[in-house]
Amino acid sequence: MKIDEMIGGALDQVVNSRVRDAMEYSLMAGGKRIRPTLLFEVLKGYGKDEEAGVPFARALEMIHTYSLIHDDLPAMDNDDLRRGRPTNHIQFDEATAILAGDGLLTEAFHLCALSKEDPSRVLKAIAILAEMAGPSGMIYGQCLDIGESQQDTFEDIRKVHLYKTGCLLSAPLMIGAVLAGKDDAEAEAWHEVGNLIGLAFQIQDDILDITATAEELGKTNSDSRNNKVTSVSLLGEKEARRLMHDLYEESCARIAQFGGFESAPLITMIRGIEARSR
Ligand code: GRG
Repeated sequence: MKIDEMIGGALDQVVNSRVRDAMEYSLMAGGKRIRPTLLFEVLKGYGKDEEAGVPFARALEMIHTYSLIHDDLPAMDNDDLRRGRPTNHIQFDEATAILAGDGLLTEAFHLCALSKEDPSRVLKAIAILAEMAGPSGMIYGQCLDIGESQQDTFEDIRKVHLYKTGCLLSAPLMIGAVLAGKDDAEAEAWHEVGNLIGLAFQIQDDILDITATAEELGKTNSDSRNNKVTSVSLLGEKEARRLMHDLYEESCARIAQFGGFESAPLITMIRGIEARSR
């Protein structure tokens, strides 16, 4: 499946407006599409057609994109570059960017509710998506990050990363298992895999923030610019790299243990994420 074409279809039913244009502007700006790809790899690993995951794959990328649009707003990180383009509020305006984020979030759940898959599986998958993206998941992580709690130790920022980054990386793994008919215990085991990948991914982001340029990243290196406490500032680059590698390795080891699951393609994908340069 051509993933960008598939994501592009997400807005087909949305009426034309400036807000729709703003939604499309950020959604189609060329992210790495990691979350939808994770969902498809889990479905395929269980022998299920990736078509079954299309509404959720779109929804994951839409929710991820909304979180980036809102995170870039002046009230949050106040960034002007994202995915190699001016951020949404710079290209449009602040009010439109807020509505574009709201529109992506709402339309994501609309698409999931229209899924033709088994209704009990769909309902469970929607509940997981809402929990992982919502105020006990990613939004909780953002809440901690904008200063609700003190962040002095690695344990403090580990918690932020688990919620802010880990939850939306766990969601596709858990949703893939649920759409493939797996039980709650198996979905929870995938949640733990997502936590490992999420922590590794965020440590890698912290490393890239100091080792890559804004042009290479397609976004502003705002953490180092804002003198934020990160895994690199707390652990040092060498230790951060070691921990990142161990976490990715542990996630692959856990994935290899799922029964009835063809793990090699997903493990290859995770090794590709570890090798990313942006
Ligand atoms: C505003 C509700 C709300 C949440 C914001 C996702 C987020 C929470 C903030 C964005 C900033 C950030 C560093 C988030 C951590 C997750 C992360 C590393 C996002 C970037 O994901 P990639 O690398 O981005 O998959 P692309 O652009 O490739 O899709």
